[in-house]
Amino acid sequence: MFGFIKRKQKNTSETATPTAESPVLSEDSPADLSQSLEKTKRTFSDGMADFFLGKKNIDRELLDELETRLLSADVGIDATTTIIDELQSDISRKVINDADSLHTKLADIMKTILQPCEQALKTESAKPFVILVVGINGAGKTTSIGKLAHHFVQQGKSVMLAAGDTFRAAAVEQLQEWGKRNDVPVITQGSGADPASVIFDAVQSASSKNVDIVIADTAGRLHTQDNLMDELAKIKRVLAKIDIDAPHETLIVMDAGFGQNALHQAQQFHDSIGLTGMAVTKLDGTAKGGVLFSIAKSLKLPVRFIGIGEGINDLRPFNAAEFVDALLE
Ligand SMILES: Nc1nc2c(ncn2[C@@H]2O[C@H](COP(=O)(O)OP(=O)(O)OP(=O)(O)O)[C@@H](O)[C@H]2O)c(=O)[nH]1
Ligand SMILES: [Mg+2]
Repeated sequence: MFGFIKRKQKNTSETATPTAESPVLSEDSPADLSQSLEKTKRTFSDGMADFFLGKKNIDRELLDELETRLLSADVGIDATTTIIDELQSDISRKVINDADSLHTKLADIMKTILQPCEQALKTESAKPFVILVVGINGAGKTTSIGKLAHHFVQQGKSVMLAAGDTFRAAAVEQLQEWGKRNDVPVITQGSGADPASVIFDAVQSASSKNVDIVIADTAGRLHTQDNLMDELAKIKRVLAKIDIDAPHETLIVMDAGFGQNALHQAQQFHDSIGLTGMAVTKLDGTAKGGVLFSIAKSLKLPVRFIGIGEGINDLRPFNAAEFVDALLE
């Protein structure tokens, strides 16, 4: 947020011209976190530097401006109030007296808010470890499953996918495509099949083949569609017959672009079927990346992964410090 004040002062012009040392990135190169968060960063920072440079002191007017920007980036009232109150208190005590100390303290507060959500997904507790992926239509479930499979394969784990979105034929094909890209098997019974039956079969098959991780896709649904929410509850019941602890992770995929609305949806999913983690996608396409702070304040669910692009490498384990540093860079 304030980092670009320094950039502005450095008087350097960085160009993206490819050279031998930094070749053009291939399609599958991981996206740069800081660049991916550009839209959210702009909400924070556009015009802030000029505002800042015109000031001799850190004053209430500056905090008000910061408050507005935090709210615009969907940081939410609770987290914004925490941030502003703590900064105000440090300013009053003269602990913060210039741009650098403000920047450092801001980063500290933001990291402290997000830290509880940083809980890596550990898959060693069961074999197969079953991940049930849920969420509203178009949130990025199937794509995230493809990226997740890649993530686990890279760690040397064996993965099987279950085509539990039997609602439309294209969904099965989309998952099969990701299966091919990752060279992992996809269990399907085609469209129209009972999702619980597909996922049950996949877990049994994974058990017999000693596969480490099963990732199950499901059709997008709204929390208001009771019959579809019941379907998820049924999947969980059926899986518990194989392993009382399965699914070991019920992961909601949430589109960051929905901001505060997505929070409400996730809460309803949680109340209805019980979630254990979240993957927050499309942070690269939105100015509402601050929603992670709202998640930390209200939902308090582990944010296992963040999605920052459409490529296979563009899902990464959530790291609070890395996220805040990229945001404030
Ligand atoms: N830019 C960007 N696009 C993403 C990201 N994650 C997913 N997408 C895109 O979002 C669109 C929808 O993704 P899907 O994976 O099909 O979403 P879904 O939740 O499975 O959708 P339904 O099965 O229809 O409910 C696709 O075009 C993806 O490429 C991300 O992190 N960044
Ligand atoms: Mg899908």
